[in-house]
This record gives sequence, structure tokens and C-alpha cells, in this order.
Amino acid sequence: MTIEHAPLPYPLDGLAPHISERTMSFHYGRHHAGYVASVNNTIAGTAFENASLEDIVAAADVPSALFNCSAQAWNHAFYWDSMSPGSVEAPTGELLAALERSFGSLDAFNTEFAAAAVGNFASGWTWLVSGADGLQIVNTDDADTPLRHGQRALLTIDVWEHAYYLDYQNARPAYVDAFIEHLINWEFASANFAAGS
Ligand code: MN3
Repeated sequence: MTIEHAPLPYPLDGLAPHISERTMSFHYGRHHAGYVASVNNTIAGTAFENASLEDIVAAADVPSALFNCSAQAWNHAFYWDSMSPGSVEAPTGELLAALERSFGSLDAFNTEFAAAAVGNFASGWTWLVSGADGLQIVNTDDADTPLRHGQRALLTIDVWEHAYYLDYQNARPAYVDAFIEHLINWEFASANFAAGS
């Protein structure tokens, strides 16, 4: 089975002006495409040849080149889905209640999430996850992903420099603020939360 470089859920310029078409053309069109191509090249003729991307991420040796490219392929697809064009629709219902239980309020979550993403001293990812202890914000390094830690990912922001440097240069806090204020797809997070409860 060939791992698919799934189409973006919006046009390349759909997140502008917060994330530009130029960033997306490199990030989706080159970085993400490259990870998917590396997975397909690496699994050809191996026991993983017919595995799903999730199964490869779950079973690949860590560290290994296959883990790096497969987890990055999965993380990026999840990141595209974590954003949507247009204004952010605030979370409601069960997810809002869970956010309030774990963080106190939506505003408190936003503040903690921003601090974690700005403070993530790595080329990595900041995640909202659901686990045994409720909702948590976690940072991962490089390609590492909640899939390998028994946590259900609800949403993520890519904080590798390639995600924001063309638009924000070194101003990661401005990129993180734009993500929180303008881009989070809470409907996607809510569907992920519902699937795990
Ligand atoms: Mn990236």
C-alpha cells in the first residue's frame, strides 16, 4: 500500500494572511510531500509495505529513519486538519467542559498552550492530548508524537522553524498567537475527543 499525500482540506492560500500561500507551498508541497515519499521509499519490499501509516508510526524502531519520516508524515496531516480558514469557532459541549475541568477555562487553556508552544525548545510540536488524567498540553521533539505515548491527540501546532519563518521570521510568539486566535479548528479537536470517549 502506498501512503498517500492527502490533499489539504483547504486551498494553499486558505490560511492567509496568518500562514501565507508561500509557506504552505513549501511546507505542504515540499516538506510534507518529502516525508511521505521517504516513507514509501523506505517501506518498499519490507514487512511494512502493506501497513497503514498509523501502524508504521506505532511499530517503527525508535530512533530510526522510518520512524522519523512516518511520524512526520502523520503529524503534518494532523496539523493541517488542526487548522481551518475563517474565524475560530469556540469549542462547545463535552470538549469545552473537559477543557474547563483540566485548565479552568478556555482562556487559561489558550494561555498555557501559547506558553508551551513558545517555550518548546526544539524543532518539535505542541499538542492538546486526551489521556487517563484528562486533557493535557504536551511538547514533543523532532518527529515524536502522542501516538507513541498512549495519548489521543486532539490538535497540534508545528513549531519547527519551517512552519513560520517565511511569515514571522524568529517571532514564534506571533505565529502561535495567530494559530490560537485565527486558525484552530475546534470542530476537528472535538471530533477527536468524542472518538476517544
Ligand atoms: Mn513541519
